[in-house]
Amino acid sequence: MNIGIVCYPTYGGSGVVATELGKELAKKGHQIHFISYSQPVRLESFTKNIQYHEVNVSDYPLFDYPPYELVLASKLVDVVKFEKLDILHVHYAIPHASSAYMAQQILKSEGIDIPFITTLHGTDITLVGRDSSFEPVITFAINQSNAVTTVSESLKRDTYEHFKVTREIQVIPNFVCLRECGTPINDLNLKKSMAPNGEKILAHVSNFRKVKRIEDVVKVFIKVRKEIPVKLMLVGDGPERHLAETMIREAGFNKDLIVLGKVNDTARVLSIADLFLLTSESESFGLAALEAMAVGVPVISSNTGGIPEVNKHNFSGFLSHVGDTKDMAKNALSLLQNDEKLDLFKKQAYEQAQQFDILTILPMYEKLYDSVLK
Ligand code: GMT
Repeated sequence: MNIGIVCYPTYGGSGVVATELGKELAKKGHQIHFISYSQPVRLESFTKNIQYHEVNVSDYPLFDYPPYELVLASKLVDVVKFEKLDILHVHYAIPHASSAYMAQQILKSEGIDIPFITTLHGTDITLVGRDSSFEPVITFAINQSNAVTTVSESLKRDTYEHFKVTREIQVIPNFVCLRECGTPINDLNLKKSMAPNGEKILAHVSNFRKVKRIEDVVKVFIKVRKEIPVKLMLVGDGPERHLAETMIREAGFNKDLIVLGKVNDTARVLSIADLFLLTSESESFGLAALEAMAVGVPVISSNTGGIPEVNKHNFSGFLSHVGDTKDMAKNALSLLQNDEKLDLFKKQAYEQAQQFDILTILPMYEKLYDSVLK
């Protein structure tokens, strides 16, 4: 199949899922065409069967706000026509779904039929998309898509609740590479360099937006740190990272903070962690938590949105109400102070991640592509 994938190229979960999906499809012999405004971060090296088409946004002085949606639609028309695409798969509704619809209509006027699939990821529905400045367009574009998927049951419910969506939505969960990618890495030298005295390591990976409740990550760390020697490893970057640093400095634990920024090989750094913290206010899935579980790291999380579909309470980690940092710290300590229990949860976290192995999830997308093309 000749598949066009539209996504954000940045560190956000939707871009990561889209890129990893494209890479797996390419391995199976499909021809993949990524279309975005810059090279997706996980598309770092040349890969067979993959091409990347850049959307160039004009900086004409009249445009205070360059019309990305239109430039993307034009690019889609061009790529569909000249690369003879069979199908478009757009990740994150805003503005990708409406651009795909526009491209579809333009191509239709030229006698070319191209179906498009929209995958909803989270904030396009739960936060940004619900805003009245977007809602009518999002509703329309979802209803016009040839198929719609969400990454969790919770996001499917939210979509029906907040939008007048009349069409069927299929849940296809996010995934990780396990069986094909081998056993989890555990870089002991890296661990020693970060925690030289055998301290336990708590990790958090995100884009440090408000929705992640970074202050709760820090509160949990401080509560735990007051009881045992522990390090906090922060991966990624964003507006709230500074808040975390300030809070930790004020608490006097600056020496126990490891700030890594935007690293590409998250799996390697995550594998040295003992626990992963995900304290979000809202989270449709929690891909970062799944990536942690995939390298055998249990998850201490809030119980919002789709997280309970990923992190199983008292098995792969623990769930607490949003903002209940006391409970989260208690749960973290129950594992960190009991090596036997921690080891069991590490195994169980990996076991839980296996449900989301790419080898199970990929055929769901391929089946969907086939059904749309019929
Ligand atoms: O919030 C983010 O980390 C970015 C955002 C995105 O779309 O780029 O993530 C959403 O999609 C991810 C991949 O499907 C999900 O794992 C995240 O849970 C979801 N974020 C939220 O719902 C807040």
